[in-house]
Amino acid sequence: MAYTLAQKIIRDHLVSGKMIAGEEISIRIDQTLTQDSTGTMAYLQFEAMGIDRVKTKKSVAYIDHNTIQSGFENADDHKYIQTVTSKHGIYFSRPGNGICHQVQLERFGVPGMTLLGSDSHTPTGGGLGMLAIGAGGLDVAVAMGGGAYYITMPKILNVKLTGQLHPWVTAKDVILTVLRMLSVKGGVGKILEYTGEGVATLSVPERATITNMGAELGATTSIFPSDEATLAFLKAQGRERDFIPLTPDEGCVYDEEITIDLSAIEPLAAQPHSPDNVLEVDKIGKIKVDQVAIGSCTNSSYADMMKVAAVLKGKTVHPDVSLVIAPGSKQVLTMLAQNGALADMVAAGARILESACGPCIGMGQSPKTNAVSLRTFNRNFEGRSGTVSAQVYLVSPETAAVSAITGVLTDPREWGEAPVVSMPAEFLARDNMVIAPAENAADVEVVRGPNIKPFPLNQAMPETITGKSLIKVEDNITTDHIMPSNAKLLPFRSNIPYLSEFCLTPCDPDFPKRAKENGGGFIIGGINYGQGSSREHAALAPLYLGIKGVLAKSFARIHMANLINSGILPLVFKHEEDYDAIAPGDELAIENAQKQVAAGEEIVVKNLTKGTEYVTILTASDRQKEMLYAGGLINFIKMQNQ
Ligand code: MIC
Ligand code: SF4
Repeated sequence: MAYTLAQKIIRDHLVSGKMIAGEEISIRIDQTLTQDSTGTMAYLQFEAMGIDRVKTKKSVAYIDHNTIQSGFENADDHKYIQTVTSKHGIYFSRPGNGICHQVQLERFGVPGMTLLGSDSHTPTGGGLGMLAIGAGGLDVAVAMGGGAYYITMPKILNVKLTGQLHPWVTAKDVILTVLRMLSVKGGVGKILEYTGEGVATLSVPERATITNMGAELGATTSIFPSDEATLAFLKAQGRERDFIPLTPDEGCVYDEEITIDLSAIEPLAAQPHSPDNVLEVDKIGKIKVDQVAIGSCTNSSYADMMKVAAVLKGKTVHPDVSLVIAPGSKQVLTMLAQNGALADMVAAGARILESACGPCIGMGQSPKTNAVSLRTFNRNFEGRSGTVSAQVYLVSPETAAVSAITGVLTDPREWGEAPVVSMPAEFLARDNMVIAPAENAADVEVVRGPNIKPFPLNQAMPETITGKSLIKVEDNITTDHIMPSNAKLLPFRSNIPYLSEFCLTPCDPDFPKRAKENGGGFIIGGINYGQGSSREHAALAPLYLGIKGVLAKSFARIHMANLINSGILPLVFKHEEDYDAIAPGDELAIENAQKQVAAGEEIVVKNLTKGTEYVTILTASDRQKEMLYAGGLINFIKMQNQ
């Protein structure tokens, strides 16, 4: 039998199930990563499982999100993560070492391996030929303990690349093209596998930009083959030994296929407020720009930064523009410092930020009221920048740099000759900011500051589940709506009671209060509910507020898994018009809940206020059903261990 590349890696890691699209499978995980804003919770959960040492080939904990230390909270979390990881066999990437996905790609990713990360952009590793998947922290904690990772076997979508990019057109424009074609929900239940002669024209960091933003399609992951370009990258990182060639089998069959002619792509931008709201830069026109932010796990590689530096060299940032640049890793920043490119950026007036997520997650650099902000990032959801009225456009580093000088959104092709930057033959590879775990766990005392609070646990499923419809929200609600993240809230990622006071407040400021007053209830959602990040806080905060179920038209993959892990029912309307029939405040009931869940897919939800009922679909495996009966994954694991 001929397999696609993704299927080959899944086959080699398969623990249970059959590789039939739509069926539940579980796979062995070779590597894990966590970052600090999901990591505190993931390690608290790991500790609750009572496992001494990780069982993966390599697990790394990064500090890259909460690097603004405006109070003791973030620093407390860093210390907790540093000590808990040391005790349990996990490598610790110190703050300053870089953004998790960039560093993982540079220093640890291995073609053909599986990587599970508590961050939705973990698929960045697909640029190296890894099967890299984002998940909730609890799933990552289980994988660290040697447990398999359960997913629905995705369909494999062949993205055939032909031709070659023109000067000034970039990998960012490629993924924006895919987003324009497929939309933010077009990748749900799919793995995007890139093939075709265009693949060879892209370097690993360029491929990683493309797989990174596959997360915005809702895809399970994206993957490129491992070829000459992969070898060149690993060699330049001093990691030639990690290379293996990987291609799909001759004659393999894909579930779906699209073709993209790289030579037909033009500089693009995702307009406010969705990554799939894509248009050619020259069609948007020369709108005035207030801020330009360059960096993030999507576009902060050495080559990206060198091109930006080449544009900025000898120029001055437009007086009305604030330009901020965050190189993706210590490796990148050090190389820029050594070759003078950093000086070119600073001399032009760029404000250099540390190698971290920074403005991408609203950690500083919120733009002014009504600002137009051009960002090389991956998400432009409303309010994510920290300024609700800001208009954020997602663009390539080249478009960003040129526009920072002109002061208006500018098609970089107007600038003249495109800078040619090739990958260096040797990167500066020095892992002195990665601390190996202690050899003797007994030597390490885990330090828990007052910011570390216990996480909430659900109750076993009752016979009848009742509650009010507490809020009704529209399509494409993101986890940034459900559990906002910004400089004021990120420090409380290990404090669910506090965070819950902000749950869904961008949609309705009174939601937390109402949920508490009613002793919990139900959320009513539209299409693609919970798109975006992997943060399980978007399930834990509702759990804390007593949410029992979410009735939606459809769900994003990771959020749906996080709800089940928390023992909250994710129910999909069988008839979409039922969404219209429910009003906020209606009293809902699921009678004989366990029996209904056990009996099959259909769950009847009664509307006691209106005297009607709705048929909903629960897509859950037998294992997930057990989790729902137990009141979540942790309870389920505890029961199994009894
Ligand atoms: C994001 O880009 O939204 C984040 C912040 O990296 C999240 C993780 C988190 O909420 O901590 C993600 O993408 O999973
Ligand atoms: Fe960090 Fe932004 Fe990447 Fe999320 S998307 S990991 S916040 S850089």
